[in-house]
Amino acid sequence: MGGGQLSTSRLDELTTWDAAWNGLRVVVTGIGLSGFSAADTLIELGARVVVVDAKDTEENRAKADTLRIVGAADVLLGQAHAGALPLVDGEPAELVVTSPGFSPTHPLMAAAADAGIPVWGDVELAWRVRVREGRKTAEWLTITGTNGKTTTVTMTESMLRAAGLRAIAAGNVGTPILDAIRDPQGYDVIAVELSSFQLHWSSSLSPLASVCLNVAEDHVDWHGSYEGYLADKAKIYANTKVACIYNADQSETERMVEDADVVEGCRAVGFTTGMPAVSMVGMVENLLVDRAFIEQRKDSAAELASLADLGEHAPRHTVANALAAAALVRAYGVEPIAVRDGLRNYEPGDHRIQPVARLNDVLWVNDSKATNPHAAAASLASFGSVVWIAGGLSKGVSYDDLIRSHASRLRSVILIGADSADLRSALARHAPEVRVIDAVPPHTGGKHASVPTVSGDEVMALAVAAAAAQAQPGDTVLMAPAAASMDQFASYAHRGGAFIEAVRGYVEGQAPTPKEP
Ligand code: UMA
Repeated sequence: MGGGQLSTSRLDELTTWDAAWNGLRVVVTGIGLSGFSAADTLIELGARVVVVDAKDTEENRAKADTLRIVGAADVLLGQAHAGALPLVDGEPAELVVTSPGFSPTHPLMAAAADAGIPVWGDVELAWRVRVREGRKTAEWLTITGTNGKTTTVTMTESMLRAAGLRAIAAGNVGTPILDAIRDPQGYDVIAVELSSFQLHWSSSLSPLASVCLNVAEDHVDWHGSYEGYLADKAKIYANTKVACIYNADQSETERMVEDADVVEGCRAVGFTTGMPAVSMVGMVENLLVDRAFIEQRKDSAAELASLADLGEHAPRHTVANALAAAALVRAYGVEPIAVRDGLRNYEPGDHRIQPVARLNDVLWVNDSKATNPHAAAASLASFGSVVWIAGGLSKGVSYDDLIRSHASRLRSVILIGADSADLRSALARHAPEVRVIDAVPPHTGGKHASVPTVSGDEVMALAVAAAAAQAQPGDTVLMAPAAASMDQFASYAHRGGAFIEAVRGYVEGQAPTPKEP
């Protein structure tokens, strides 16, 4: 019998920080942000922990040293350890705690499944240790969706803080949820951004309120299919206590709520950028209003904020995100005035439709956060004539709809990405007249020619130079890649930073007038 069956009942008891974690044999997969915080937490709890990561880099070795010092049983770095689950103190693990990047088909996850060893994500672990004697227990407001998660989670945080609450945005947004949970002062509320990966590896979360903002094709390779992706997104609503918030303008999310198994008494609340029906938040002229969390909702609405509170020219998707955030905090009991103040105080993060420079009537915009076609579509729709810098890791999604809908606004496309063949072929099919230029010109030295190694920063400098040569007065050069960044950059933030640097270099030092195409 594998370690799993024996340990299942023991794991069932592990629902607070003060439970019997001592001596539990755990393998933690990944030593990135979430893996490190999971391993560190488990060691603090007294578990016996072996950490595995396929990358034997200097950074990972430094993290491994830290974990060994605090008491990890072992840390195994390198590809050689990516195939089989290690023993812990000479015995099979009772639990695997995984980083979100590990897909269910990864050999280590498959090995755990074969051996009957339960797999939790770091978010599941965080949920189970959030109750701790002598500390306050935070309520969770959980947020998922294909796009807009980070904006919504940070707007939610801002509204909660405006209400005088101790609150933080954590999870996929960047602060590992276990770091928030272990904060010595504790939080009243945590706004938790959850990716489909994190939802896949979670099972017992019971948030106060939850929202799936929207769904569109993304991460198909990780989940195996779009249906698999949707099923994991739908888990956001499971066991919600007060309000399941759905996008009234996208029926898929409403269906997820209908199918969800929730806590008795939990309500379904819609958000819409149109007029709200009863049990919705929405817009009446230029006001964001609440017809869900007020007594008189049948025949009246409460004003939450005005469009002006969102800053100048807020695009429709930003208004939708603000309404979703408002619904989450209203479910917690935050007053309307704090919704307004939270929006007024809110500072949008970088890399999301971020204007970088304007020169010779050409606007340069960084939307490195557009890591899938749905996000890139929202971005393209915001501009007229566009020189589009795009490409990267496509994650198995289709580009056909995106190109079909936006071909008319493309002056030319500058391709980045190690292999942007999917995007290139969609452009050939649906925008054959649009000029497509490789940022890094393909090597022409015969089939045995060595491919030069070009850094992400160099790729972006070449892309910006190519875009400058294409752009005409009145155009926007938009870097909204519709793909993930990790083939050429460390992260979307690195990709955005490289773009900003390259644009600044061009603006400061180079030709004052864009050249003719
Ligand atoms: N690793 C392997 N084998 C694998 C996959 C990963 O060994 O098959 C190792 C890597 O070598 C690396 C570590 O695992 O050392 C990285 O783990 P990870 O990819 O799970 O990433 P973390 O550093 O733990 O960061 C994760 C989220 N990343 C992913 O889900 C890919 C971060 O979201 C999140 O901020 C962080 O946890 C804290 O919660 C980033 C992201 O790109 C922003 N998210 C995706 C998105 O938003 O689309 C889902």
